[in-house]
Amino acid sequence: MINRCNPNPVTEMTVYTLFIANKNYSSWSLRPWLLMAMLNIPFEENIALFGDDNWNAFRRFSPTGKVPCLQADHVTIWDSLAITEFLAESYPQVWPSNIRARAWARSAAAEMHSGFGVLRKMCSMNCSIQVQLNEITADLQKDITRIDELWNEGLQEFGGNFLAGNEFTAVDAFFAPVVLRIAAYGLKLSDAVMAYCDFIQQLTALQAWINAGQREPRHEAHEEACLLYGQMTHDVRKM
Ligand SMILES: N[C@@H](CCC(=O)N[C@@H](CS)C(=O)NCC(=O)O)C(=O)O
Repeated sequence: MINRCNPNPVTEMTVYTLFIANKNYSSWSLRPWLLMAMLNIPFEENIALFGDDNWNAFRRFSPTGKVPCLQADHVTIWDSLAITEFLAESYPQVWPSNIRARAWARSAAAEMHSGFGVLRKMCSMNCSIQVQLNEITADLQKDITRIDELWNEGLQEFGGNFLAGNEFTAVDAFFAPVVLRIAAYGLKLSDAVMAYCDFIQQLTALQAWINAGQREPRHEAHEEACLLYGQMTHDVRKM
């Protein structure tokens, strides 16, 4: 039997501050933000908008000059995967309780963390626009095929609405930016995967993230990155 008691809980009084960048673009920020929001882990968000010199701006709170970065009392944790594992020490529900589901979820989240480079490059996250890609290249298709295979595996094997069962866990948070990329770039995957995407997009917390992102000022470099491989067909922003 697994002992899921926590010998070193962060105290009830712990104040978490999560440093993130623009909700419209920052896929790495979305992961811990959505995880904490969905698991009702109280935190203060601190948004540092992308600018001309992110390194110097973000270095004020993050040793890597990148977001996300979490401050918990006097501890600083950078990198979305490290933040996730740090939170899991105090909140075991970050990962599935079932050992097989947990192993799968950890593997899939790690695969996302270190992979899917072509998808990330060709379909840069943007909560506000729709893009018609010029071409689904062979390398992009490999990433899409693997996502389809992986998500179907989780949905079938663990039989829930979420990737690793009936509860939202870190693996859903890690793939939430991919859900938004699929929507923005009109990617077509299998029916079960498209249904999962619809379900995740309806989560109140993700809706709140998207709505906030759509009200942020644009950042030119990110806007350009979204249109390197296709044409914009729709933009919901008024400004
Ligand atoms: N592996 C890191 C990646 C962090 C990362 O690349 N963050 C981007 C924002 S989405 C960033 O801060 N970029 C700064 C820049 O582009 O100057 C993580 O998981 O947190």
